[in-house]
Amino acid sequence: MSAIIIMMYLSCADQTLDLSQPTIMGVLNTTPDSFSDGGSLFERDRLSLSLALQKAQQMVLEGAAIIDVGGESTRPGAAAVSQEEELQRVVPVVEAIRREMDVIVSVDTSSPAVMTAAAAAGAGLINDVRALRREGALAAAVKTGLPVCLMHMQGEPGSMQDEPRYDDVVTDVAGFLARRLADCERQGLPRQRILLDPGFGFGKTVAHNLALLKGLDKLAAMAQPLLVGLSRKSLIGKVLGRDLADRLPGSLALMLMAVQKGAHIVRVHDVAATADVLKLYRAVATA
Ligand code: 7PJ
Repeated sequence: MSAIIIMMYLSCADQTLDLSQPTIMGVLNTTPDSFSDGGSLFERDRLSLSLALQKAQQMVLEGAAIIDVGGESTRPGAAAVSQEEELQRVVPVVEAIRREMDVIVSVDTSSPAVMTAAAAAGAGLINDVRALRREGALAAAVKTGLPVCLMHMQGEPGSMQDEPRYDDVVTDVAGFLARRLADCERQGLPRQRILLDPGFGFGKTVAHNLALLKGLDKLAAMAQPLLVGLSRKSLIGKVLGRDLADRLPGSLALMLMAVQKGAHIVRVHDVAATADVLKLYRAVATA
């Protein structure tokens, strides 16, 4: 269990997120082409709101405290999405989830317009893989009043896996996040509204990802809530030689290691299995 928890509760607009225990963020992809479950919410080439709601409801029942709604695929080489298309995919889903169930909705976006519209539709958290570096994103995020997850990524999705380089991956990622944290704070985003994420798989080789997980406690020591996404990622495929469909045991193992090194929120595709592991983790932690 991490000894460093500065904020036990995170204020997400009209909802509160309890971070005193490891928390599950379930992934809801509204993209036709995401790397692990792209297209699963589509019917006859159209995003189905009822399939999206069903999937969200299932994840809530299984134990997700947050549903992360994304409309841009960031897998290497994915097609860019227009702002209009991203708005059309994401906003109705955010609105429908908030109308139908009591869960915090986060919006996985780098687009200022999507941040603004999603917040108006009831989103409680912004999750930006580009750490608010897109023009206008920081100002838009500040205006929403919502907390933001700042993620580390080296390069851009299209080319980030070409030749990632670090002097020392843990120090470099920690340094980037510390600078971003300070910049955002200077520009009006209070520290109490900032979560950090090392960005597993975003501009990192297998060796980088493994070293980053091994040194994750150094990021936890930055005393901001720490979010990690390891679920089904290609490092599992590469270390174990497993296709996407066979990465659950690997995902659970890495997830638990991250929690033991201080992660507060785990972003996952397989909520029920993750909830079982965390239940056992808590049973032992409180024995
Ligand atoms: C992450 C994410 C992650 C955060 C994706 C995938 C690729 N957001 N969005 N952290 N990954 N904060 O689901 O494998 O690791 S998209």
